[in-house]
Amino acid sequence: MSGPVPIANSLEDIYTRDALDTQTKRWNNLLSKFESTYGHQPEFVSRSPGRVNIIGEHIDYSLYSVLPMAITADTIIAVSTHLPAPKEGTFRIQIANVQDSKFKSREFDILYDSVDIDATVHEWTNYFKSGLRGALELLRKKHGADFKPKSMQILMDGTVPAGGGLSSSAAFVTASALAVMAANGEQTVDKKELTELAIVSERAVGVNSGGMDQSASVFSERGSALFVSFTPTLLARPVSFPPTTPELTFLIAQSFVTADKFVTGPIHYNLRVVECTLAAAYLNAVLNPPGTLLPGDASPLGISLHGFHETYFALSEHNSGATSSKSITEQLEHLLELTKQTLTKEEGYTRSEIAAVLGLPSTSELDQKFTSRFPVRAERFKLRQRAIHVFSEALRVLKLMDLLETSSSSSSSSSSSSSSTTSTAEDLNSRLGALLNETQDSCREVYECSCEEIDRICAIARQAGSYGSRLTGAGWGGCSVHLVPADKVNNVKEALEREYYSKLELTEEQREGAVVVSKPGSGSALYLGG
Ligand code: NG1
Ligand code: MG
Repeated sequence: MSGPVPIANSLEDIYTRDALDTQTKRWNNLLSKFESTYGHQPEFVSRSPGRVNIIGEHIDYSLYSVLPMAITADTIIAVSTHLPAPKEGTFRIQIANVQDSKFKSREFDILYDSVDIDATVHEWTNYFKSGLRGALELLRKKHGADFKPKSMQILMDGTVPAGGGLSSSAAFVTASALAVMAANGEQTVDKKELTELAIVSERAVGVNSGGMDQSASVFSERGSALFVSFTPTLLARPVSFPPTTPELTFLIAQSFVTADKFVTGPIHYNLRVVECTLAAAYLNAVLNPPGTLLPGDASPLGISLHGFHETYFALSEHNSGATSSKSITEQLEHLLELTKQTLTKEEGYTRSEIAAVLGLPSTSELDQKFTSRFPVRAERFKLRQRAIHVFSEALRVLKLMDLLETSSSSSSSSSSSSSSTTSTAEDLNSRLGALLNETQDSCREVYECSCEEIDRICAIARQAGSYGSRLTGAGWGGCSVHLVPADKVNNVKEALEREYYSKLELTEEQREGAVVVSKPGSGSALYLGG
């Protein structure tokens, strides 16, 4: 699945047939608006989609594998480099948005080697700048320190709703980084390099994010979900859901509760990242031999629950009862038990309790190590609950993959009668759905990242025929995903309209976009025109 980002020759290479008409109009609008803004045509367009996560929530930053898929909604960026540099040692970025009343045009003159991003202000172009910064680092690595970035004129159009859990940010950052690479003569952009730079550079915008969104945005292939693993290195491979009659669909329903990580990071997202990291350090201090250091890794704070997991079993001779010959599933089950025995405090742990166990002289060392990059606000850290969620969610991802893999091998080898095929399909769908429902329970009860509105949406959808319903993305609002057989889609839509959306004040546009059935879409692409 690695290799270069594909070059699209036409929109048919990018979108599914049902989306072509709308997308053609939208792209034409982008191109003509580019011309009216800058007085000439763009040289190319870069494109990167949003994603929905099927399972594996809030475990990417602990470096456990996840299963997202790309959606049709995306960011497209038209680019021209016909702009002279403003003065020696600098380049110029002119950037505009198709939605210009909401996102104002900007112009920046930037020194070759310093892209400043002020993450304390909420500014739409920060996402472009973070992609720019990451791409320039890569370009400098390739071409040497005196590399001269090109000036760029940019017009962008994004259809992934912001703060909606569908990862508008990753779509924008990856499309931006790709655009910068291409503008500087690199039309062959390695998917893995692009993803890794986007993961790191998105952190410059103020969120300690994991790597799921950028991976899904770059690597996805039309028609397939994507299994992404982060260790020992980033790997992504397409995964198919079994063809069933009626067809299984993914329905995405907005809650219209905007969860803005930029605002609530210190009590929600960034706090969870800190809690998981502290849980890893705490478990390591208590369960591994004194002085054991967790390996530095690609997680946001450099050590992770996955790193603890591996270290613990690697030291299995010391840790009697832990044998490295256990399967990963058995290891995770073992870790769940250990967590329950070790982290007994339901009410959470104070800074001084944690500092004492980690052998740190004071809580200021603890803060320095774990909370200085992004501030968090909490008196107590719920290490027990967060670790339980992570290990159990990592297990659910494996169980779901197992169901998919055994079903595809049995459906190709059996020649069962159609009625038993139907019941097996029904059974499989219920089991897949049950795992999604368990994820939602864990997100609500244990990880505390759901909200009342999402819980209500899930209950309504299940009642109306969804096999499994849960929040998707960071949570605390945003979007939900539902596994629904095609013949129940209308039922679920109507129930949501009647029991949820009709009670909100929504614009026509919001109402239309509230529920969409999304087919797995393709990942990043460059369109060179012609
Ligand atoms: P959203 O909020 O949907 O962009 C976030 C993180 C992911 C992952 C999920 C939870 C960013 C860019 N993305 O997704 O890495 O941790 O939450 O599973 O912060
Ligand atoms: Mg995001």
